Amino acid sequence: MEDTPIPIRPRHGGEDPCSCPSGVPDWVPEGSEDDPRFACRVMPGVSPTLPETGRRPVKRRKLAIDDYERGILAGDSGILSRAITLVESNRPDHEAMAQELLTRLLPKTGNSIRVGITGVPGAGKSTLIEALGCLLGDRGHKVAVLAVDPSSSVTGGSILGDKTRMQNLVRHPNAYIRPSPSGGSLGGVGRKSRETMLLCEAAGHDIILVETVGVGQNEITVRSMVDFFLLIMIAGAGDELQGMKKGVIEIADLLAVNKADGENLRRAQLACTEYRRVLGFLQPATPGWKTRCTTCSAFAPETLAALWDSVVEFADATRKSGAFEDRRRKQSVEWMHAMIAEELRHRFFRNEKVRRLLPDLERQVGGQTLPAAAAVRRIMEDFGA
Ligand SMILES: Nc1nc2c(ncn2[C@@H]2O[C@H](COP(=O)(O)OP(=O)(O)OP(=O)(O)O)[C@@H](O)[C@H]2O)c(=O)[nH]1
Ligand SMILES: [Mg+2]
Repeated sequence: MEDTPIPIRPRHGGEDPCSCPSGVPDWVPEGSEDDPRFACRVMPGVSPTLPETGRRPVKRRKLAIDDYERGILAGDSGILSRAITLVESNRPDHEAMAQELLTRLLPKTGNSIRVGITGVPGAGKSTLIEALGCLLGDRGHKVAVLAVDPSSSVTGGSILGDKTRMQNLVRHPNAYIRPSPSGGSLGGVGRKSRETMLLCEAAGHDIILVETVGVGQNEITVRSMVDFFLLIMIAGAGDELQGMKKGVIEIADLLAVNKADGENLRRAQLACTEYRRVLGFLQPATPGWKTRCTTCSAFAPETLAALWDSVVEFADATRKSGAFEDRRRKQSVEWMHAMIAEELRHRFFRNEKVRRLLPDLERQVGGQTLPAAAAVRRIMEDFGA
């Protein structure tokens, strides 16, 4: 594009550019319609009124709480999506309604196996979930795929891309895919995903697959909301990566060395042997269940079937031993404590007295004239705690 400055005069005096019959935007100087530097055209948008009747189109009907409840219990995925949107909303009236809905639905939740799936970017999680989801859907299970991706508000979310990538699963009548919510509320993404999971269960989904990218804190969040945790590995991802994963290995119930196909098969098998050796030294993540390692490939359905057999075996064994229910109970209580802590924090930093006192205390503590502990005591007294 050349740098010649072009004087810009609005041609319609602020009129709606869509009403311009030529389809040329407002800011294109007159006589420049065919200038290649203004290769842009205004396409007419959706008319706010219906041309036939001259009336505004009907807005989506607002649902009452009974509608949500009935729709979800009937397995209506459209209403399920709207309920999830309600749960994800930060508006106080939405939050109140969402909590009422969840309270009503709670007795209908929990009848599922919740599986967390993590792994480094590119390990093949989404591809595996798509293949596994289709396999389980074909067997008559109702599968819900959720994502916990706190980075999504910045990057646009990899799972968003996944929904277009998981073409077969999206179309599967027994599957429901929900992209990652963005954070920013009390409890953040973890809370929303947790509540989304409950809604999916109430809608009859008996398998919940939660994908998370294996970076940072995500795995811990997901571990705290699922029954079974699957770590997808790839052979030869580099020593530093494997080292980083050590902490994650300890919270996994199954390691799967993925992409065990073609030329990579041998390497995957070797890596698997090595992981089994490492697992011998580690405490299992779930009492009574010995963490396993297997190889798999999204292109070899029998490996995915075998992988799922392990999940079923795990569920049977831990249900029998009581570890399954025990973990769920603990997770709920821990979750409540985490929310209390967060709510307190929220109220504390919004408190008028705290906001007034804090800058002064920061100065004093920073200037070494007041010990930090004394500052805490003082501000807590003002807060009334
Ligand atoms: N050979 C082989 N390639 C695979 C397999 N699974 C996935 N891939 C390829 O690996 C690449 C990454 O797969 P994804 O499923 O997007 O990986 P991901 O772990 O979901 O990646 P992020 O969502 O970015 O973290 C894609 O090019 C896939 O085609 C597999 O079993 N075998
Ligand atoms: Mg993915």
